[in-house]
Amino acid sequence: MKTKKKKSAGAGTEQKGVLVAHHGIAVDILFESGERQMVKVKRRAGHVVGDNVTVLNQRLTRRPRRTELRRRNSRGSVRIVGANLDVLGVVVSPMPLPTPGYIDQSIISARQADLTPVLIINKEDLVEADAFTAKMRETYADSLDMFVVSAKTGQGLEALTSFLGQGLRAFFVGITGVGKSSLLNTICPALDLKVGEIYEAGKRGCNTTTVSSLHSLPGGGELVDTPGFNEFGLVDITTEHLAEVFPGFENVMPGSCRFRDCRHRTEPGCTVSALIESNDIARERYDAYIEIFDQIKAGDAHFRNRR
Ligand SMILES: Nc1nc2c(ncn2[C@@H]2O[C@H](COP(=O)(O)OP(=O)(O)OP(=O)(O)O)[C@@H](O)[C@H]2O)c(=O)[nH]1
Ligand SMILES: [Mg+2]
Repeated sequence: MKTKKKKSAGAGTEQKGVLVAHHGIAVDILFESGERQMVKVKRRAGHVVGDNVTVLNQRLTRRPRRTELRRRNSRGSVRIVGANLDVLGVVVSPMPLPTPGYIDQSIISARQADLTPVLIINKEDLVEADAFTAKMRETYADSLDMFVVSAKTGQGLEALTSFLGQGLRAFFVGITGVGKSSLLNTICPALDLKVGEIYEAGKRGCNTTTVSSLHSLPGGGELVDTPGFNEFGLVDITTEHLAEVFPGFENVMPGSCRFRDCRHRTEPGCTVSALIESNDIARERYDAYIEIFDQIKAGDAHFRNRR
């Protein structure tokens, strides 16, 4: 978005704004007036893109967050990835393919944080796209809204932009190379974000995008572009809560099993078992649930003390 850069907010005047990019020791603030300013911050101050702030004499104060999206990285540390978001756009492509568990864990994390997850299948122009999209539909069509798009041809983007145009703030996640920045560039041609080299199978590239940044969309709504991360580790989820947010288990009414604390494993009178029998839950979805369930159980003790 093209806005005037301002050297410093008027001395003694408190201004409200939103954090639109984080550069480590400085953050870029977009004020309600439309002006922008870089403000120095401590590296570990914990501010993230989407934070509402006030700035007075170059001092930044963070205002309370409405929502907070968190993930655990591969070293087990918890990272807040964005604040005050409405939608999590999980971007996937037929090349590179999502890493195992990535989609499920992103959806679970979004639901835990009260964000609406949507699945964005990019690169529909590739020959591999039909089979991939069919698989995605089979697995997720009953769980969340899906947009099949191509940043290259612009195909399908109108549906996505009119969805976001309701005034939603969305955050794009997806492994590196799926086309998050390319999508933003096609939606907002003025942005000209850096995009990666043509993806070649088997060659895991480095991140092209290195800083998360928030952009207003021409048709309304806002979108955060992020550096790709290959894992979306769950944070603070219990085995009790998993079934309530797991994609594919939307038909399981909470409290409908015979035992109130049913974990949907081998308990008698389990609604999930009955829904598998009647083909209302796919066996493949159940296996994915068990895998995450076991990871949470195994990880509980390990991660609890490492926040
Ligand atoms: N064929 C095709 N290629 C695409 C499409 N969208 C993106 N690409 C290509 O995919 C590669 C990666 O695109 P980026 O937009 O940099 O991907 P990213 O998800 O932002 O990657 P990181 O910033 O590293 O996380 C580039 O070579 C793009 O030209 C698409 O719809 N179709
Ligand atoms: Mg990028």
